[in-house]
Amino acid sequence: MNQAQAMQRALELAARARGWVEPNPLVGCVMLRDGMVVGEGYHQRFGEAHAEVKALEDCRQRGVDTVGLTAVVTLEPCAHQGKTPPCVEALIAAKVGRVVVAMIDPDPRVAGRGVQCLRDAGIAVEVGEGEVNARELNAPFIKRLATGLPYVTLKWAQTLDGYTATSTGHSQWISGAASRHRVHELRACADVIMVGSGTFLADAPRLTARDVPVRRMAKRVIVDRRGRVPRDSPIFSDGGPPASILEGSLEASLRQFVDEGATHVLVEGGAELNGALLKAKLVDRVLVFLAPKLCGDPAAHPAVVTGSCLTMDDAARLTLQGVEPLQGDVMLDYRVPAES
Ligand code: AOF
Ligand code: ZN
Repeated sequence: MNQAQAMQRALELAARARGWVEPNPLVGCVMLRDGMVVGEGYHQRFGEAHAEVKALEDCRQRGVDTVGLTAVVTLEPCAHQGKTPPCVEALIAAKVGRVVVAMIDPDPRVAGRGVQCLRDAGIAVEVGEGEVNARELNAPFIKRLATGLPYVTLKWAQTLDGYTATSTGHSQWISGAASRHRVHELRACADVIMVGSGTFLADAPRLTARDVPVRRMAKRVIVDRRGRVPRDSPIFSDGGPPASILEGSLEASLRQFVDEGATHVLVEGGAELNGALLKAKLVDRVLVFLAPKLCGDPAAHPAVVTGSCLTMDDAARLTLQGVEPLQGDVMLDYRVPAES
């Protein structure tokens, strides 16, 4: 296995912990000797061992001498004493020969010092292998540190002709069971699940992750700036995770969520909330569950309302990142480009 393949493997390992380490980054590490993997590890749970320490442990368990190994890591090894000791110390003590890092850690406690410590100890360090993928993997962590805002995902299910509910507001169900299970997985990774008042009143969603493993239940937020949601709705006393109403500024509230430790905000409609967040450039990712159905009624409800769009030049553009078939449905995974 070459260095690039090892980094790919380290990224895959790191991604397994999505939902379990935030607000920390996802980090994976692969130990190589002569192109062979001799140890692997990843940061599995918030507060627990970092990826490099896990990979070194794995080497020792396999009876592998760590002297002279190449450590391939998705993020610069930390140089600070956090909840666990600095990874650079573990790598130096293990006498690894070379460290390959995908990207510098934007955490101000690290920010290049990890690489410097390793170099000062005589270890060769290469930065940039697989950097594009590593940045995509940790886009929420990077965004939070750079802007103080959470990573915002809009999610909706629509018919092939673009509708999310019929003219009467009926929407259960557009997508199939596999798609709905996928939504519960997404909810399980979210810190905050947000919905607009119209969708809340029409669907009475419980906004909880069900039938999936969950580290912590996301808090539930209903955006209701027109005071339409009854303050005694069952969601406020159903014994589930905290539920609250948001009446003020969307951006200020998103910042507040970050201050409270949030990384991921999942928005489950409707069209007006989607439009408001898109217009305010607060959205990072859009997930569309496309069902093989045609509604055909122009009075049905669209997925997004932003205002007039007279020519296609006025249409907001997204970038396709991935496509996931879900039985008869398809999940389309888009990113919102920074300049759009
Ligand atoms: C690494 N390897 O596997 C991870 C790193 O909360 P703590 O004490 O675990 O520290 C979290 C910070 O450490 C986080 O902000 C990031 O800078 C770094 N995460 N570093 O070398 C890892 N998870
Ligand atoms: Zn570390």
